[in-house]
Amino acid sequence: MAKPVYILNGPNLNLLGTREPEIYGSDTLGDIEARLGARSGETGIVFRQSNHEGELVDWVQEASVDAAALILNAGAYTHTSVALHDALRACNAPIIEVHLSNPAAREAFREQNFVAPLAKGTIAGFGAHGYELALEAALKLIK
Ligand code: CA2
Repeated sequence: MAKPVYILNGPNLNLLGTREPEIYGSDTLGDIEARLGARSGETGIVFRQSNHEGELVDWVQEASVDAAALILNAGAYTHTSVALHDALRACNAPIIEVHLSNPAAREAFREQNFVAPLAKGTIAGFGAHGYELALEAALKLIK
């Protein structure tokens, strides 16, 4: 059976749609999951969120075996996590990084990025639509 696209979301992204809509938009993570599920066709998606670094590491390791591609919004761990970097380095699935906001246009501490060097590409600054762009890129990569 064909492998699904994994979409993993990091810390605080469970709060989407409840606060800071001027930065992150008003869609909830559930809204995004529903849209991506509908657009993924036969490939299908596995969509998850965790506030815990180790759980994200476990899921990246799982995606390495079970995913056709990995779309990752690592949230703040993007800028801090060597553990996630190491897991991504060992990941066999192609990685697409996504961010709702554009970290490069924000605080200086967001300039450090442990994910981008391991990604095929990064989509940032287009809000929730960025996830659809990332899925389109993933589906093209794996077809
Ligand atoms: O823009 C993105 O997608 C980020 O990954 C979001 C992270 C931030 O640390 C990254 O630099 C860029 C923060 C996620 C926080 O999500 C919230 C959503 C709603 C309300 C409060 C936080």
